[in-house]
Amino acid sequence: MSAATWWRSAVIYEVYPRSFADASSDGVGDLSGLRQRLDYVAALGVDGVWLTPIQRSPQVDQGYDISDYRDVDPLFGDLDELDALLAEAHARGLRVLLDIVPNHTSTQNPAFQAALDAGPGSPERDLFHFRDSPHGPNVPPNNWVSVFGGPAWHRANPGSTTDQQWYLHLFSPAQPDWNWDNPAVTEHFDQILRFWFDRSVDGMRIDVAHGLFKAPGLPDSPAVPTVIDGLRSNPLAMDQEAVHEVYRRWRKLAEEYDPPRLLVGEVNLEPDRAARYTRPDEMHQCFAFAFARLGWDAAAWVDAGHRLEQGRSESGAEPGWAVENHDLVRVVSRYGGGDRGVRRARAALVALLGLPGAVYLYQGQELGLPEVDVSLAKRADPMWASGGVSRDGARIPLPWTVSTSGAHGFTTDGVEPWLPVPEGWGELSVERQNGDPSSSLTLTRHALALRKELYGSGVLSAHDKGAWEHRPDGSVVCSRTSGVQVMVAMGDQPVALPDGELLLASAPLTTDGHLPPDTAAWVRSRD
Ligand code: TEU
Repeated sequence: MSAATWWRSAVIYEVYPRSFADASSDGVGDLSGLRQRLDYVAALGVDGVWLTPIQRSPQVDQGYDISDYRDVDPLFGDLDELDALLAEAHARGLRVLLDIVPNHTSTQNPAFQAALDAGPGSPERDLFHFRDSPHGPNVPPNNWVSVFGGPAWHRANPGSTTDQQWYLHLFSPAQPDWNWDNPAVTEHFDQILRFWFDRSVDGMRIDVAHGLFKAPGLPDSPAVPTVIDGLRSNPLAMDQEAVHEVYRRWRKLAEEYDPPRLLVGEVNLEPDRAARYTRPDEMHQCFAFAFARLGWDAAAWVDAGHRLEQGRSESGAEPGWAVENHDLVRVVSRYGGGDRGVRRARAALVALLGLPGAVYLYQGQELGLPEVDVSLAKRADPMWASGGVSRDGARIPLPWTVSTSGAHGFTTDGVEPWLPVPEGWGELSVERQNGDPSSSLTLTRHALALRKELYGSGVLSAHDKGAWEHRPDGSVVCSRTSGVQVMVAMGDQPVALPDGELLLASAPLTTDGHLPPDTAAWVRSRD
Protein backbone atom coordinates (compact mmCIF):
# COMPACT_ATOMS: atom_id res chain seq x y z
CA MET A 1 0.00 0.00 0.00
CA SER A 2 1.49 3.32 -1.00
CA ALA A 3 2.26 5.76 1.78
CA ALA A 4 -0.12 8.25 0.19
CA THR A 5 -3.26 6.12 0.59
CA TRP A 6 -2.44 3.96 3.59
CA TRP A 7 -5.62 5.02 5.40
CA ARG A 8 -7.96 3.41 2.87
CA SER A 9 -7.59 -0.01 4.45
CA ALA A 10 -6.02 0.97 7.78
CA VAL A 11 -7.05 -0.35 11.16
CA ILE A 12 -6.84 2.34 13.81
CA TYR A 13 -7.05 1.59 17.52
CA GLU A 14 -8.81 4.23 19.59
CA VAL A 15 -6.96 4.88 22.83
CA TYR A 16 -8.92 6.61 25.57
CA PRO A 17 -5.83 7.72 27.48
CA ARG A 18 -7.58 8.21 30.81
CA SER A 19 -8.45 4.53 30.89
CA PHE A 20 -5.57 2.86 29.08
CA ALA A 21 -2.63 2.66 31.52
CA ASP A 22 -1.64 4.83 34.47
CA ALA A 23 2.11 5.22 35.04
CA SER A 24 1.89 8.19 37.42
CA SER A 25 -0.19 6.36 40.03
CA ASP A 26 -2.93 8.98 40.27
CA GLY A 27 -5.68 6.65 39.06
CA VAL A 28 -5.89 8.30 35.63
CA GLY A 29 -4.17 6.88 32.56
CA ASP A 30 -1.42 8.93 30.90
CA LEU A 31 0.99 9.12 27.97
CA SER A 32 3.74 7.45 29.93
CA GLY A 33 1.42 4.50 30.62
CA LEU A 34 0.62 4.29 26.92
CA ARG A 35 4.33 4.37 26.03
CA GLN A 36 4.92 1.42 28.33
CA ARG A 37 2.18 -0.52 26.56
CA LEU A 38 3.02 0.40 22.97
CA ASP A 39 4.36 -3.07 22.30
CA TYR A 40 0.93 -4.44 23.17
CA VAL A 41 -0.70 -2.09 20.67
CA ALA A 42 1.84 -2.88 17.96
CA ALA A 43 1.46 -6.64 18.58
CA LEU A 44 -2.30 -6.37 18.00
CA GLY A 45 -1.38 -5.66 14.40
CA VAL A 46 -3.10 -2.29 13.99
CA ASP A 47 -1.73 0.47 11.76
CA GLY A 48 -2.09 3.32 14.19
CA VAL A 49 -3.75 4.84 17.20
CA TRP A 50 -6.17 7.70 17.67
CA LEU A 51 -5.87 9.37 21.05
CA THR A 52 -8.96 11.14 22.41
CA PRO A 53 -8.07 14.68 23.63
CA ILE A 54 -4.87 15.04 25.61
CA GLN A 55 -4.70 18.83 25.28
CA ARG A 56 -4.89 21.07 28.31
CA SER A 57 -8.39 20.93 29.74
CA PRO A 58 -10.33 21.30 32.99
CA GLN A 59 -11.66 17.80 32.11
CA VAL A 60 -15.32 18.65 32.56
CA ASP A 61 -16.08 16.52 29.48
CA GLN A 62 -13.04 14.26 29.94
CA GLY A 63 -10.87 16.44 27.74
CA TYR A 64 -13.40 17.50 25.09
CA ASP A 65 -13.39 20.91 26.79
CA ILE A 66 -10.00 22.24 25.70
CA SER A 67 -8.57 25.36 27.33
CA ASP A 68 -5.20 25.33 25.52
CA TYR A 69 -5.12 23.60 22.16
CA ARG A 70 -1.33 23.69 21.94
CA ASP A 71 -0.30 21.98 25.13
CA VAL A 72 -0.65 18.58 26.79
CA ASP A 73 -2.70 18.44 29.97
CA PRO A 74 -0.45 17.73 32.98
CA LEU A 75 -2.83 14.90 33.84
CA PHE A 76 -1.48 13.04 30.79
CA GLY A 77 2.10 14.35 30.67
CA ASP A 78 3.71 17.13 28.67
CA LEU A 79 4.86 17.94 25.15
CA ASP A 80 8.18 16.12 25.63
CA GLU A 81 6.29 13.02 26.65
CA LEU A 82 4.15 13.30 23.53
CA ASP A 83 7.25 13.73 21.35
CA ALA A 84 8.70 10.58 22.90
CA LEU A 85 5.44 8.73 22.29
CA LEU A 86 5.41 9.84 18.65
CA ALA A 87 8.97 8.69 18.13
CA GLU A 88 8.36 5.33 19.80
CA ALA A 89 5.12 4.76 17.91
CA HIS A 90 6.72 5.65 14.59
CA ALA A 91 9.63 3.33 15.34
CA ARG A 92 7.06 0.52 15.61
CA GLY A 93 5.34 1.51 12.38
CA LEU A 94 2.32 2.93 14.20
CA ARG A 95 0.76 6.19 13.11
CA VAL A 96 -0.64 8.56 15.70
CA LEU A 97 -3.82 10.62 15.29
CA LEU A 98 -4.86 13.21 17.84
CA ASP A 99 -8.34 14.61 18.45
CA ILE A 100 -9.11 18.20 17.50
CA VAL A 101 -12.22 19.90 18.92
CA PRO A 102 -13.14 22.84 16.67
CA ASN A 103 -16.83 23.19 17.49
CA HIS A 104 -16.35 24.37 21.06
CA THR A 105 -13.71 25.16 23.65
CA SER A 106 -13.64 25.41 27.44
CA THR A 107 -14.95 28.30 29.51
CA GLN A 108 -11.41 28.26 30.96
CA ASN A 109 -9.89 29.16 27.59
CA PRO A 110 -8.29 32.62 28.10
CA ALA A 111 -10.08 33.76 24.92
CA PHE A 112 -13.44 32.98 26.49
CA GLN A 113 -12.46 34.54 29.82
CA ALA A 114 -11.44 37.68 27.93
CA ALA A 115 -14.79 37.67 26.14
CA LEU A 116 -16.64 37.52 29.46
CA ASP A 117 -14.57 40.44 30.78
CA ALA A 118 -14.81 42.51 27.61
CA GLY A 119 -18.60 42.66 27.70
CA PRO A 120 -21.39 42.90 25.11
CA GLY A 121 -20.54 44.10 21.62
CA SER A 122 -16.78 43.57 22.01
CA PRO A 123 -14.61 41.89 19.37
CA GLU A 124 -13.63 39.37 22.07
CA ARG A 125 -17.26 38.25 22.33
CA ASP A 126 -17.50 37.88 18.57
CA LEU A 127 -15.25 34.80 18.76
CA PHE A 128 -18.22 33.01 20.34
CA HIS A 129 -22.01 33.17 20.02
CA PHE A 130 -23.05 35.76 22.60
CA ARG A 131 -26.61 37.08 22.26
CA ASP A 132 -29.15 39.17 24.09
CA SER A 133 -32.44 37.35 24.31
CA PRO A 134 -35.51 38.88 22.67
CA HIS A 135 -37.45 37.15 25.45
CA GLY A 136 -35.70 38.97 28.31
CA PRO A 137 -32.88 37.97 30.66
CA ASN A 138 -34.56 34.83 31.98
CA VAL A 139 -35.41 33.07 28.72
CA PRO A 140 -32.70 31.88 26.30
CA PRO A 141 -32.38 33.54 22.86
CA ASN A 142 -33.77 30.47 21.04
CA ASN A 143 -35.25 27.04 21.78
CA TRP A 144 -32.16 24.94 21.00
CA VAL A 145 -31.42 22.07 23.33
CA SER A 146 -27.88 20.97 24.22
CA VAL A 147 -26.79 17.46 23.23
CA PHE A 148 -26.21 16.79 26.92
CA GLY A 149 -29.68 18.02 27.96
CA GLY A 150 -31.18 21.36 28.97
CA PRO A 151 -31.04 24.61 27.02
CA ALA A 152 -28.08 25.22 24.69
CA TRP A 153 -27.60 28.66 26.29
CA HIS A 154 -26.04 29.90 29.50
CA ARG A 155 -25.98 33.41 30.93
CA ALA A 156 -22.56 35.07 30.54
CA ASN A 157 -22.80 36.79 33.91
CA PRO A 158 -25.71 35.25 35.77
CA GLY A 159 -27.38 37.82 37.98
CA SER A 160 -25.78 40.84 36.30
CA THR A 161 -28.22 43.62 35.41
CA THR A 162 -25.82 45.30 32.98
CA ASP A 163 -24.66 42.20 31.08
CA GLN A 164 -27.71 40.18 30.15
CA GLN A 165 -26.11 38.21 27.33
CA TRP A 166 -26.21 34.47 26.86
CA TYR A 167 -23.65 32.25 25.13
CA LEU A 168 -24.34 29.19 22.99
CA HIS A 169 -23.08 25.73 23.98
CA LEU A 170 -24.24 22.71 21.99
CA PHE A 171 -22.68 20.50 24.67
CA SER A 172 -22.20 21.30 28.39
CA PRO A 173 -22.25 24.91 29.67
CA ALA A 174 -18.48 24.45 30.21
CA GLN A 175 -18.06 24.12 26.40
CA PRO A 176 -18.91 27.41 24.60
CA ASP A 177 -19.23 27.12 20.81
CA TRP A 178 -16.77 29.02 18.62
CA ASN A 179 -18.15 31.48 16.08
CA TRP A 180 -16.74 30.17 12.80
CA ASP A 181 -18.09 33.21 10.92
CA ASN A 182 -15.20 35.11 12.50
CA PRO A 183 -12.03 34.70 10.39
CA ALA A 184 -9.88 34.86 13.54
CA VAL A 185 -11.30 31.45 14.50
CA THR A 186 -10.34 29.98 11.13
CA GLU A 187 -6.83 31.39 11.51
CA HIS A 188 -6.52 30.10 15.08
CA PHE A 189 -7.34 26.54 14.00
CA ASP A 190 -4.90 26.67 11.09
CA GLN A 191 -2.20 27.41 13.63
CA ILE A 192 -3.36 24.59 15.88
CA LEU A 193 -3.24 22.06 13.05
CA ARG A 194 0.23 23.23 12.03
CA PHE A 195 1.43 23.05 15.61
CA TRP A 196 0.64 19.33 15.84
CA PHE A 197 1.47 18.40 12.26
CA ASP A 198 4.88 20.10 12.66
CA ARG A 199 5.47 17.77 15.63
CA SER A 200 4.91 14.82 13.28
CA VAL A 201 1.39 13.95 14.40
CA ASP A 202 0.02 11.86 11.50
CA GLY A 203 -3.52 13.16 11.44
CA MET A 204 -6.54 14.40 13.28
CA ARG A 205 -9.88 12.97 14.28
CA ILE A 206 -12.21 15.94 14.04
CA ASP A 207 -14.76 16.18 16.85
CA VAL A 208 -18.37 17.10 15.93
CA ALA A 209 -17.03 18.00 12.50
CA HIS A 210 -20.47 18.85 11.10
CA GLY A 211 -21.32 21.27 13.90
CA LEU A 212 -19.09 24.29 13.30
CA PHE A 213 -21.54 26.60 11.53
CA LYS A 214 -25.07 27.38 12.69
CA ALA A 215 -28.00 28.68 10.64
CA PRO A 216 -27.56 32.45 10.19
CA GLY A 217 -29.41 34.44 12.83
CA LEU A 218 -29.72 31.36 15.09
CA PRO A 219 -33.49 31.02 14.55
CA ASP A 220 -35.77 28.83 16.66
CA SER A 221 -35.80 25.19 15.66
CA PRO A 222 -39.25 24.26 14.22
CA ALA A 223 -39.39 21.02 16.21
CA VAL A 224 -38.08 21.10 19.75
CA PRO A 225 -35.18 18.66 19.56
CA THR A 226 -34.98 15.65 21.84
CA VAL A 227 -32.18 15.67 24.36
CA ILE A 228 -30.06 12.69 23.37
CA ASP A 229 -30.07 13.36 19.67
CA GLY A 230 -29.92 17.10 20.19
CA LEU A 231 -27.40 17.75 17.47
CA ARG A 232 -28.64 15.24 14.92
CA SER A 233 -32.24 16.33 15.32
CA ASN A 234 -31.57 20.07 15.05
CA PRO A 235 -30.69 20.82 11.43
CA LEU A 236 -30.17 24.49 12.25
CA ALA A 237 -27.26 23.70 14.55
CA MET A 238 -25.26 21.58 12.11
CA ASP A 239 -24.41 20.51 8.57
CA GLN A 240 -24.45 24.05 7.17
CA GLU A 241 -22.95 24.49 3.73
CA ALA A 242 -20.22 26.86 4.96
CA VAL A 243 -18.54 24.10 6.97
CA HIS A 244 -17.26 22.42 3.80
CA GLU A 245 -15.01 25.37 3.06
CA VAL A 246 -13.20 24.68 6.36
CA TYR A 247 -12.39 21.11 5.35
CA ARG A 248 -11.25 22.18 1.89
CA ARG A 249 -8.88 24.55 3.64
CA TRP A 250 -7.72 21.88 6.10
CA ARG A 251 -7.20 19.35 3.33
CA LYS A 252 -4.87 21.76 1.52
CA LEU A 253 -3.03 22.39 4.77
CA ALA A 254 -2.74 18.63 5.44
CA GLU A 255 -1.40 18.09 1.91
CA GLU A 256 1.41 20.56 2.51
CA TYR A 257 3.04 17.91 4.70
CA ASP A 258 5.04 14.93 3.59
CA PRO A 259 3.52 12.47 4.07
CA PRO A 260 0.16 14.24 3.94
CA ARG A 261 -1.63 14.32 7.28
CA LEU A 262 -4.93 12.48 7.65
CA LEU A 263 -8.31 14.09 8.41
CA VAL A 264 -10.97 11.80 9.86
CA GLY A 265 -14.35 13.26 10.69
CA GLU A 266 -16.79 12.53 13.47
CA VAL A 267 -19.74 13.34 11.22
CA ASN A 268 -22.71 11.87 13.01
CA LEU A 269 -25.12 12.21 10.06
CA GLU A 270 -26.91 9.85 7.72
CA PRO A 271 -24.60 8.42 5.01
CA ASP A 272 -25.82 10.68 2.19
CA ARG A 273 -25.03 13.82 4.17
CA ALA A 274 -21.87 12.42 5.78
CA ALA A 275 -20.47 11.46 2.35
CA ARG A 276 -20.36 15.14 1.37
CA TYR A 277 -17.58 15.66 3.95
CA THR A 278 -15.30 13.20 2.17
CA ARG A 279 -15.51 14.61 -1.32
CA PRO A 280 -12.04 14.46 -2.89
CA ASP A 281 -10.95 17.91 -1.71
CA GLU A 282 -12.35 17.62 1.85
CA MET A 283 -11.60 15.08 4.61
CA HIS A 284 -10.09 11.73 3.80
CA GLN A 285 -12.52 9.68 5.81
CA CYS A 286 -15.51 9.67 8.17
CA PHE A 287 -16.68 7.15 10.72
CA ALA A 288 -19.55 4.99 9.48
CA PHE A 289 -21.97 6.24 12.12
CA ALA A 290 -25.06 4.76 10.49
CA PHE A 291 -23.46 1.37 11.18
CA ALA A 292 -21.79 2.14 14.51
CA ARG A 293 -25.05 2.92 16.26
CA LEU A 294 -26.88 -0.31 15.36
CA GLY A 295 -27.87 -3.30 17.47
CA TRP A 296 -27.76 -6.95 16.35
CA ASP A 297 -30.22 -6.42 13.51
CA ALA A 298 -29.71 -7.96 10.07
CA ALA A 299 -32.11 -5.68 8.19
CA ALA A 300 -30.58 -2.57 9.74
CA TRP A 301 -27.02 -3.72 8.97
CA VAL A 302 -27.86 -4.31 5.33
CA ASP A 303 -29.72 -1.02 5.03
CA ALA A 304 -26.80 0.92 6.55
CA GLY A 305 -24.33 -1.08 4.44
CA HIS A 306 -26.21 -0.17 1.24
CA ARG A 307 -26.40 3.48 2.12
CA LEU A 308 -22.74 3.69 3.13
CA GLU A 309 -21.76 1.99 -0.13
CA GLN A 310 -23.87 4.51 -2.00
CA GLY A 311 -22.06 7.29 -0.11
CA ARG A 312 -18.72 5.82 -1.13
CA SER A 313 -19.72 5.68 -4.77
CA GLU A 314 -20.59 9.38 -4.61
CA SER A 315 -17.58 10.66 -2.65
CA GLY A 316 -14.91 8.11 -3.57
CA ALA A 317 -14.04 7.68 0.11
CA GLU A 318 -14.37 4.31 1.82
CA PRO A 319 -16.24 4.07 5.15
CA GLY A 320 -14.38 4.09 8.45
CA TRP A 321 -16.16 1.06 9.91
CA ALA A 322 -16.71 1.03 13.67
CA VAL A 323 -19.15 -0.41 16.17
CA GLU A 324 -17.65 0.98 19.36
CA ASN A 325 -16.15 4.19 20.66
CA HIS A 326 -15.98 6.01 23.98
CA ASP A 327 -19.54 7.39 23.51
CA LEU A 328 -21.35 4.18 22.56
CA VAL A 329 -22.57 1.24 24.63
CA ARG A 330 -20.09 -1.67 24.34
CA VAL A 331 -21.34 -4.20 21.79
CA VAL A 332 -21.15 -7.22 24.12
CA SER A 333 -24.00 -5.54 26.00
CA ARG A 334 -25.69 -3.81 23.06
CA TYR A 335 -25.93 -7.10 21.16
CA GLY A 336 -27.64 -8.94 24.00
CA GLY A 337 -25.14 -9.39 26.85
CA GLY A 338 -23.77 -12.54 28.47
CA ASP A 339 -22.16 -15.34 26.45
CA ARG A 340 -24.38 -14.54 23.51
CA GLY A 341 -23.27 -10.92 23.58
CA VAL A 342 -19.64 -12.05 23.59
CA ARG A 343 -20.21 -14.36 20.60
CA ARG A 344 -21.92 -11.57 18.69
CA ALA A 345 -19.23 -9.05 19.60
CA ARG A 346 -16.61 -11.43 18.20
CA ALA A 347 -18.68 -11.93 15.09
CA ALA A 348 -18.95 -8.16 14.68
CA LEU A 349 -15.20 -7.82 15.08
CA VAL A 350 -14.54 -10.40 12.37
CA ALA A 351 -17.20 -8.82 10.16
CA LEU A 352 -15.77 -5.31 10.58
CA LEU A 353 -12.25 -6.43 9.78
CA GLY A 354 -13.54 -8.09 6.62
CA LEU A 355 -15.48 -5.12 5.26
CA PRO A 356 -14.05 -2.97 2.48
CA GLY A 357 -12.65 0.20 4.00
CA ALA A 358 -10.84 1.31 7.13
CA VAL A 359 -11.68 0.01 10.60
CA TYR A 360 -11.66 1.78 13.94
CA LEU A 361 -11.45 -0.44 17.01
CA TYR A 362 -11.96 0.93 20.49
CA GLN A 363 -9.62 -0.13 23.30
CA GLY A 364 -11.10 -3.10 25.14
CA GLN A 365 -13.04 -4.30 22.12
CA GLU A 366 -10.24 -6.82 21.60
CA LEU A 367 -10.92 -8.14 25.10
CA GLY A 368 -14.69 -8.34 24.65
CA LEU A 369 -15.32 -5.95 27.53
CA PRO A 370 -19.00 -5.44 28.36
CA GLU A 371 -20.70 -2.15 29.27
CA VAL A 372 -20.55 -1.49 33.01
CA ASP A 373 -23.37 -0.06 35.08
CA VAL A 374 -21.31 2.48 37.03
CA SER A 375 -22.79 3.34 40.43
CA LEU A 376 -24.46 6.74 40.54
CA ALA A 377 -21.90 8.18 42.93
CA LYS A 378 -19.00 7.31 40.62
CA ARG A 379 -20.45 8.55 37.33
CA ALA A 380 -18.25 11.27 35.86
CA ASP A 381 -19.91 12.01 32.51
CA PRO A 382 -21.32 15.54 32.24
CA MET A 383 -23.97 14.17 29.88
CA TRP A 384 -25.33 12.15 32.77
CA ALA A 385 -25.16 15.18 35.06
CA SER A 386 -27.31 17.19 32.61
CA GLY A 387 -30.02 14.56 32.40
CA GLY A 388 -28.76 12.44 29.49
CA VAL A 389 -27.41 8.90 29.55
CA SER A 390 -24.09 8.08 31.23
CA ARG A 391 -21.29 7.10 28.86
CA ASP A 392 -19.04 6.08 31.75
CA GLY A 393 -19.84 2.39 31.31
CA ALA A 394 -17.80 2.25 28.08
CA ARG A 395 -14.87 4.13 29.62
CA ILE A 396 -13.79 1.76 32.41
CA PRO A 397 -9.99 1.33 32.78
CA LEU A 398 -8.55 -1.64 30.89
CA PRO A 399 -7.83 -4.75 32.96
CA TRP A 400 -4.22 -5.77 32.27
CA THR A 401 -3.62 -8.39 34.94
CA VAL A 402 -5.54 -11.12 36.70
CA SER A 403 -4.52 -9.68 40.11
CA THR A 404 -7.23 -9.49 42.72
CA SER A 405 -6.55 -5.82 43.44
CA GLY A 406 -9.17 -3.37 42.15
CA ALA A 407 -6.75 -1.91 39.63
CA HIS A 408 -5.92 -5.05 37.61
CA GLY A 409 -2.61 -3.63 36.46
CA PHE A 410 -4.17 -0.40 35.13
CA THR A 411 -2.59 1.56 37.97
CA THR A 412 -0.44 0.85 41.02
CA ASP A 413 -1.96 -1.54 43.55
CA GLY A 414 -3.79 0.41 46.25
CA VAL A 415 -4.56 3.37 43.98
CA GLU A 416 -8.22 3.84 43.12
CA PRO A 417 -8.82 4.09 39.36
CA TRP A 418 -10.86 7.15 38.27
CA LEU A 419 -13.75 4.81 37.42
CA PRO A 420 -14.02 1.56 39.38
CA VAL A 421 -13.02 -1.64 37.57
CA PRO A 422 -15.69 -4.28 38.31
CA GLU A 423 -14.86 -7.31 40.39
CA GLY A 424 -14.15 -10.27 38.19
CA TRP A 425 -12.55 -8.26 35.39
CA GLY A 426 -9.30 -10.10 36.03
CA GLU A 427 -10.91 -12.90 34.01
CA LEU A 428 -11.17 -10.52 31.03
CA SER A 429 -7.64 -9.18 31.45
CA VAL A 430 -4.91 -9.13 28.85
CA GLU A 431 -2.87 -11.46 31.08
CA ARG A 432 -5.68 -14.03 31.13
CA GLN A 433 -6.48 -13.84 27.42
CA ASN A 434 -2.89 -13.73 26.21
CA GLY A 435 -1.99 -17.06 24.62
CA ASP A 436 -5.48 -18.54 25.19
CA PRO A 437 -6.45 -19.85 21.74
CA SER A 438 -10.15 -19.35 22.45
CA SER A 439 -9.94 -15.75 23.70
CA SER A 440 -11.24 -12.58 22.06
CA LEU A 441 -7.71 -11.18 22.16
CA THR A 442 -6.29 -14.13 20.21
CA LEU A 443 -9.10 -13.86 17.66
CA THR A 444 -8.43 -10.14 17.22
CA ARG A 445 -4.69 -10.66 16.68
CA HIS A 446 -5.35 -13.50 14.28
CA ALA A 447 -7.94 -11.58 12.25
CA LEU A 448 -5.66 -8.53 12.02
CA ALA A 449 -2.69 -10.62 10.90
CA LEU A 450 -4.78 -12.39 8.28
CA ARG A 451 -6.25 -9.11 7.06
CA LYS A 452 -2.77 -7.69 6.59
CA GLU A 453 -1.65 -10.81 4.73
CA LEU A 454 -4.71 -10.77 2.42
CA TYR A 455 -4.17 -7.12 1.55
CA GLY A 456 -0.46 -7.72 1.09
CA SER A 457 -0.99 -10.61 -1.31
CA GLY A 458 -3.71 -8.82 -3.26
CA VAL A 459 -6.56 -11.15 -2.25
CA LEU A 460 -8.20 -8.06 -0.76
CA SER A 461 -7.91 -4.66 -2.35
CA ALA A 462 -8.26 -1.20 -0.81
CA HIS A 463 -10.42 -0.36 -3.83
CA ASP A 464 -12.92 -3.16 -3.19
CA LYS A 465 -16.55 -2.21 -3.12
CA GLY A 466 -19.14 -4.17 -1.15
CA ALA A 467 -22.57 -5.48 -2.19
CA TRP A 468 -24.85 -6.11 0.79
CA GLU A 469 -27.55 -8.74 0.99
CA HIS A 470 -29.97 -9.96 3.65
CA ARG A 471 -30.56 -13.62 2.84
CA PRO A 472 -33.75 -15.56 3.63
CA ASP A 473 -31.76 -17.78 6.02
CA GLY A 474 -31.26 -14.72 8.25
CA SER A 475 -27.64 -14.14 7.30
CA VAL A 476 -26.05 -10.88 6.20
CA VAL A 477 -23.54 -11.07 3.38
CA CYS A 478 -21.20 -8.37 2.11
CA SER A 479 -19.60 -9.48 -1.16
CA ARG A 480 -16.39 -7.66 -2.02
CA THR A 481 -15.44 -7.04 -5.61
CA SER A 482 -12.21 -8.98 -5.04
CA GLY A 483 -14.27 -12.14 -4.47
CA VAL A 484 -14.16 -12.42 -0.67
CA GLN A 485 -17.50 -12.61 1.08
CA VAL A 486 -18.16 -11.63 4.67
CA MET A 487 -21.06 -13.59 6.13
CA VAL A 488 -22.72 -13.03 9.48
CA ALA A 489 -25.25 -15.57 10.76
CA MET A 490 -27.77 -13.30 12.46
CA GLY A 491 -30.75 -15.65 12.47
CA ASP A 492 -31.36 -18.44 14.99
CA GLN A 493 -30.36 -21.36 12.74
CA PRO A 494 -26.96 -22.40 11.34
CA VAL A 495 -26.49 -21.29 7.71
CA ALA A 496 -24.68 -22.79 4.74
CA LEU A 497 -21.47 -20.97 3.89
CA PRO A 498 -20.95 -19.58 0.39
CA ASP A 499 -18.93 -21.83 -1.92
CA GLY A 500 -15.25 -21.28 -1.55
CA GLU A 501 -12.34 -21.35 0.84
CA LEU A 502 -13.09 -20.51 4.47
CA LEU A 503 -10.49 -17.97 5.54
CA LEU A 504 -11.67 -17.14 9.03
CA ALA A 505 -14.60 -17.73 11.36
CA SER A 506 -15.33 -16.08 14.69
CA ALA A 507 -16.36 -19.45 16.23
CA PRO A 508 -16.06 -23.13 15.22
CA LEU A 509 -18.44 -24.37 12.50
CA THR A 510 -21.13 -26.96 13.25
CA THR A 511 -20.17 -30.60 12.72
CA ASP A 512 -21.77 -30.51 9.28
CA GLY A 513 -19.79 -27.43 8.29
CA HIS A 514 -22.44 -24.75 8.74
CA LEU A 515 -21.95 -21.31 10.23
CA PRO A 516 -23.68 -21.32 13.62
CA PRO A 517 -25.88 -18.42 14.81
CA ASP A 518 -24.02 -15.34 16.09
CA THR A 519 -20.90 -16.15 14.07
CA ALA A 520 -19.16 -14.38 11.19
CA ALA A 521 -16.85 -15.75 8.51
CA TRP A 522 -14.71 -14.67 5.57
CA VAL A 523 -14.96 -16.89 2.49
CA ARG A 524 -12.87 -16.60 -0.67
CA SER A 525 -14.66 -17.69 -3.81
CA ARG A 526 -12.80 -20.18 -6.02
CA ASP A 527 -11.89 -18.75 -9.35
O1 TEU B 1 -19.28 13.46 20.54
C1 TEU B 1 -20.23 14.13 19.78
C2 TEU B 1 -21.63 13.64 19.90
O2 TEU B 1 -22.56 14.38 19.65
C3 TEU B 1 -21.96 12.27 20.26
O3 TEU B 1 -21.05 11.32 20.10
C4 TEU B 1 -22.66 12.22 21.58
O4 TEU B 1 -21.81 12.14 22.66
C5 TEU B 1 -23.54 11.02 21.56
O5 TEU B 1 -24.32 11.10 20.40
C6 TEU B 1 -24.45 10.97 22.73
O6 TEU B 1 -25.38 9.94 22.52
C7 TEU B 1 -18.04 14.03 20.68
C8 TEU B 1 -17.17 13.22 21.60
O7 TEU B 1 -16.95 11.96 21.03
C9 TEU B 1 -17.83 13.17 22.94
O8 TEU B 1 -17.12 12.35 23.84
C10 TEU B 1 -17.91 14.58 23.47
O9 TEU B 1 -18.60 14.59 24.68
C11 TEU B 1 -18.61 15.49 22.48
O10 TEU B 1 -18.11 15.35 21.16
C12 TEU B 1 -18.41 16.92 22.85
O11 TEU B 1 -17.09 17.30 22.57
